[in-house]
Amino acid sequence: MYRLLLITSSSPEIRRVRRARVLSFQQITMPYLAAFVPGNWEVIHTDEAVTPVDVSMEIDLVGITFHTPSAFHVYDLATQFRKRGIPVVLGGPHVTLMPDEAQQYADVIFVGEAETHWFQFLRDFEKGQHKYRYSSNVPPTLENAPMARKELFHRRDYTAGRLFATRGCIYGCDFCTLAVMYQRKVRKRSVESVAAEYASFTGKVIIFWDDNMANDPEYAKALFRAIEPHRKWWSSQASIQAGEDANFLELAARSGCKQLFIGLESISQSNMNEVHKGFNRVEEYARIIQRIQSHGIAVQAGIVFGFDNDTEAVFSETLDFLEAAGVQNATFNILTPYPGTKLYQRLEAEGRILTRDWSKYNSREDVVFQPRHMSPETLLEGYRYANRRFYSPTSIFRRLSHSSVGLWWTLPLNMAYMLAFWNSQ
Ligand code: B12
Repeated sequence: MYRLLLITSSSPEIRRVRRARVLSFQQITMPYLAAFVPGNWEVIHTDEAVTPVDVSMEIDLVGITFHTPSAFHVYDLATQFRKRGIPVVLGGPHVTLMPDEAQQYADVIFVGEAETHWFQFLRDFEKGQHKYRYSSNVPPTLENAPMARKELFHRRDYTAGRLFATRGCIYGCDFCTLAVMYQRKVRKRSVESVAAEYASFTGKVIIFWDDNMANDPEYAKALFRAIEPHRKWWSSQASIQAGEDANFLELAARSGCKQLFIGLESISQSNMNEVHKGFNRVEEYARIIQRIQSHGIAVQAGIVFGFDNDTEAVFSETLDFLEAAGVQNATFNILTPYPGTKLYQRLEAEGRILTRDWSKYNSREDVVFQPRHMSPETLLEGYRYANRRFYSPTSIFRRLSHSSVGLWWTLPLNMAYMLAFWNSQ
């Protein structure tokens, strides 16, 4: 029997950044990869969001998944294991974007998706015949992707289950890493297997970790029909096109959709055009939000500050808009040029990247590039103002009084965010 330690990493900085989030959601990657592991391997999972890593553990192999802001922390962990002679495998978005950097700290790296090679790698490892780099040149089909191993999820979570139906996004926005990671190739699991996994969760609230639930509206509608009988509540990300399709919204709502995270990003059309997200028609935002809400679905707006047309006025103007539109929730981010993206390349060519300290690429506490029309300090202060104002009693009243969607849960949630925000100051 071999022993494999899988680590879902979260650097101390990222844990601090995310502490003001009221709801904690778990990453699916490691419990999902565990489903491919041969039966003669014992799998141990440490999720750093809740448990520190025990670097003295007796194991044969370590696998770590990480995002860019946790990269240096993971390199340090990897070094500690390797000093003990324990081989380390690294994978995840940052490895895919920066393979040569990651390779320096690992025995093996996985570039891109692992479905095709992960099982075979473990078999080769047993024979001492593995390679040092595995790349998914052809995106794997996910038609028959297995269910993640439930016993490997930790318990501190507010959802009963998390799963994915599709992977990838049809769009290629300059600031998004998906276009680089998946080359805009969208893959789908079979509706039947997604519905079976959905039904297998015993609780009520489910998160779909899809990049864009509206990639293929016909597939989504078939899925909504298949999950409706289970009478659970769910949420997911979707592009704004979801709000253009009344039938999509009707079936989503009937199947238990309670909230959609919509990447509005900016209320400036020039910003959207510049970063190749011009399909977001800013003048349509209010109407689309209203339409989504009219189906009883709350809107969580994804907002990014720091685009090239943003001036100091953007913060209060955006908040005015969100309040007038009656948006129930929002996630504010500071524009962050993740390495490998078109945005990174452009800002680098313009000499505007201020640091390559990846721990600062957290989108919440640090500005890592020179904004066009303001100082980094003003951008950071504006971002903080947006959070302060959004979760103030006045704003909560203004926003929620416009719409009665899910008031019984959106009001307590907003209050909880308000308290968490003030406690974190
Ligand atoms: C769900 C999600 C979250 C959830 C849960 C965390 C998570 N990552 O699952 C939450 C909301 C908590 C979250 C938080 C954050 N996220 Co997030 N998230 C996602 C999302 C939408 C889906 C991830 C997912 O479940 N994929 C399904 C699994 C199965 O795929 P996977 O993780 O890519 O793994 C596959 C391969 O990469 C590979 N693999 C991955 N790791 C490993 C390890 C080994 C050893 C091996 C062999 C293989 C391997 O095998 C898997 C199968 O092919 C992605 C978008 C995306 N498509 O990746 C963004 C994404 C990963 N997030 C991103 C970011 C920026 C963040 C935050 C930093 C945001 C913030 N400012 O707080 C935080 C960081 C949290 C942390 N702890 O570090 C970026 C990462 C960019 C980057 N350069 O790192 C992404 C790509 C979004 C984007 N559009 O750019 N996120």
